[in-house]
Amino acid sequence: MKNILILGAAGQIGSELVPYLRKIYNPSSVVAAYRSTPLTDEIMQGGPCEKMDAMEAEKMYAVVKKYNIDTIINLVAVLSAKGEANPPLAWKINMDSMLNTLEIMKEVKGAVFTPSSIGAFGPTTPMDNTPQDTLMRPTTVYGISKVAAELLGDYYHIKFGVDTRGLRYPGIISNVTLPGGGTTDYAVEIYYEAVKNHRYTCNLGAGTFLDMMYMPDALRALVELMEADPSKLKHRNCFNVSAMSFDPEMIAAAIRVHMPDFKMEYQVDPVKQAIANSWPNSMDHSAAQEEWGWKPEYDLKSMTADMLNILSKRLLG
Ligand code: AKB
Repeated sequence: MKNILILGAAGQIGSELVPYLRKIYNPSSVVAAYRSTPLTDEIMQGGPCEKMDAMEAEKMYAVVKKYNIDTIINLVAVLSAKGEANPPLAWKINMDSMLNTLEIMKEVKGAVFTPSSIGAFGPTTPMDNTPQDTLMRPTTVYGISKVAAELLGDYYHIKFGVDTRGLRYPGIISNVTLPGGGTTDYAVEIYYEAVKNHRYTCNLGAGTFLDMMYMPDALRALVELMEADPSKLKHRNCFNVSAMSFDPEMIAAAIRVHMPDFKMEYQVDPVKQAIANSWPNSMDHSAAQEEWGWKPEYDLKSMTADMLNILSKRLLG
């Protein structure tokens, strides 16, 4: 990666990925694109930014030409729970941004990173130690768009030589920008509420196991995959990656180690619960280990200590 365009730079991943990449690469070669949500001051002041809509191919092409972009990281997505409220809109945003990105990078012979997700799996997928290559019949419009994006990525690579790569991210836990509209959002919100109120009302039930990952691992995984030797990659667009698997009781217990009075109640959201029930409990990520050396650094214990420390300083002063 040399000249990088990040679509969706104001979102949960984008707001941390842009500064991360600007530390590794030339800051003036990392372009942050956003549509309506404003970027942080750090991003606005740290390098080039463009206000644009990933649905508008001509504008995107002009930005790619302006900065001589060789890599697009497409983070534009309507997430799983929000997508169920308006499936046609979710499909349009998720697929148009992907197709525009692929078409443009076909023209300039560049590279594309697109996150896939545990949401690409469905209720007929093996739930434990979910294999890299397995049955995928998701039951959300988000998941269907992720499977389609994985396949489109493979297609543009085979047919047109676009250097497409991607990860099936689990729920990502972070402390800069809150996620929005996802099923795994509870695992972020719980830390904010713990710090502010010492209690949390969880919208997924006890015993709901899902894969998760702390943001520093998610960012490093992206760069490691994009810099990996292409001759070693057999999968390219859809590596299972995980760092931990837990249910709400386990994250609450990890918080109680630091905050013994932390209380958790449940008020299950039936839409989110049905989605979570259709996703794996834990994925096998051995293909990522073998093909480009994936290894997570954070587990539930170390992530919890870091999250509580950072949020306490920020929210309580
Ligand atoms: C969601 O919950 O929709 C996302 C995801 C796991 O892809 N965080």
